[in-house]
Amino acid sequence: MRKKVIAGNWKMNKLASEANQFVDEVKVKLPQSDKVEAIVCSPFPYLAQLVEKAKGTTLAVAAQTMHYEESGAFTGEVSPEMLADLGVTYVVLGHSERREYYNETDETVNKKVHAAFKHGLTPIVCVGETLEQREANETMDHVEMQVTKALEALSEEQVANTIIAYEPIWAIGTGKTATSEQANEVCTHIREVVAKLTSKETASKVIIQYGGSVKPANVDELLAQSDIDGALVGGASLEPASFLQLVEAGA
Ligand code: G2H
Repeated sequence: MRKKVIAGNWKMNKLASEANQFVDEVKVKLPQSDKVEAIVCSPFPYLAQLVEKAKGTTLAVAAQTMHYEESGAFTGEVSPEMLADLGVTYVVLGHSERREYYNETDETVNKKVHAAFKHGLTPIVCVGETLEQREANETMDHVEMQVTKALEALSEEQVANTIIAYEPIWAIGTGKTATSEQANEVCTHIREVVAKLTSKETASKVIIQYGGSVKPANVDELLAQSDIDGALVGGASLEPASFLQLVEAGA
């Protein structure tokens, strides 16, 4: 049985005091269940303090991006080793906002996935189609291409430990959610693609999240689908009460 993984992607939100308050409140109220894992994806400046605060609890801390190089002349960038050294355990890679505004490509996502594993970080790899691609019936091919590139040259064990987040771009922050059937259809396809690249057994271990306007009102239906193992949540993860409801839905 795969566990559910609920990751709150704060994006560029919260001040340090608000981030601290959030974790202080949430960490003592998290359901004590091994069926669900809760992650907060924080802006870089708060990662160290949040890792400290979350120590000894079941809350994990993720970064929202990173560079693939170990070190060097990359002004403004953060390396995988820096994240691992702080005690960060997950990193979101290839979010559509990074692809759209910061030139993230399938090639750089693949380099980053390799770099993440090299430093013991679990990658959460985002894939998903635009509205134009959906309307042109290109969703399955596009997602297959993104998944295939992202996982290129990984070992089977690494693939099994990769989290894939399916986020249709047209459903991000727009209030439009894919129906749970639409979301599951693509997540099932992603699992088939992973099976083709590796094996059925490995594919059956991969956590596949859905993301795009997930909220307490729709999370149960999404998590009830056969191939949706969690959620990557933006807006509805910013308030402790709402984040806790989402985690409880997975417990
Ligand atoms: C998709 C999601 C979080 P939201 O980007 O990754 O954001 O839940 O606000 O649509």
